[in-house]
Amino acid sequence: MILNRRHLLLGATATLAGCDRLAGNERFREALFSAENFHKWAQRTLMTRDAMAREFRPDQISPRFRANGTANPNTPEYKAIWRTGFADWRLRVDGRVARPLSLSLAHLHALPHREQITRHDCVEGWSAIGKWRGVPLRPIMEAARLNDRARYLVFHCADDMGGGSAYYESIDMVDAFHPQTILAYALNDRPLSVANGAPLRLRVERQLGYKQAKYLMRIEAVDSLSAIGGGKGGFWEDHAGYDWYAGI
Ligand SMILES: Nc1nc2c(c(=O)[nH]1)N[C@H]1C(S)=C(S)[C@@H](COP(=O)(O)O)O[C@H]1N2
Ligand SMILES: [Mo]
Repeated sequence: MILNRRHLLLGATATLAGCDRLAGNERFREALFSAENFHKWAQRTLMTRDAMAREFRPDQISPRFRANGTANPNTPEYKAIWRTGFADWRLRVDGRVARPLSLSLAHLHALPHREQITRHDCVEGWSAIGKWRGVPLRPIMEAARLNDRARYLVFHCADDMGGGSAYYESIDMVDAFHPQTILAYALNDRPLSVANGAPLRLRVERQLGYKQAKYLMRIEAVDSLSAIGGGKGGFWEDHAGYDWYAGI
């Protein structure tokens, strides 16, 4: 079952209804519903953002991990890097960082990696369990020396969604530093296929499929999302009104 924040808040409202007698007391009600207390309570009890996503056993891996959205960026730039087996591809890390990086695939392969078998849930109503291998995002952002003012990471992708606007996504620092947030270069023990996002994609396991940006070209640290794309933090957020935080 997919529980999102809205469901959790509905559940919370139901629970609070049971407190009616207590809430009749004016001071108690004020304290309970003050923005600050509600926020603290919600964060502690409902939005345990640092909890781990469920990991599965190897025998639970789906026989096929279908592709969705762009299955091949097919732009001249992408074709050029694909032709060299991504030897000429570089991941740029820039924006609000003290030390911008330009990382080759070979460099990423040489860094300590993490493997995780997780379930991908797409809003269109399908799921697949896959084994991802990649580099945790945290040490990369530490190497780039993230500025204190940086609040989000924007993931710029190679695919043009029409009219020259590229797919992009963004996450906050809670997800950026989560141990299961990785830049994945392999799926089910094979190099990432073009359909699944070669040469590199984001895995941010506590969120829905559209946050899992494929065809990564650049990670930009920003203090605001308003100047990026349509300003809502992601391609589908801008064009279809999808929630920016797509908690599972
Ligand atoms: N660059 C890029 N990333 C993307 C998409 C896309 O079209 N372009 N589609 C998203 C959606 S909606 C889903 S469900 C997943 C699908 O990943 P898959 O193709 O490996 O199944 O990628 C996400 N990341
Ligand atoms: Mo999706």
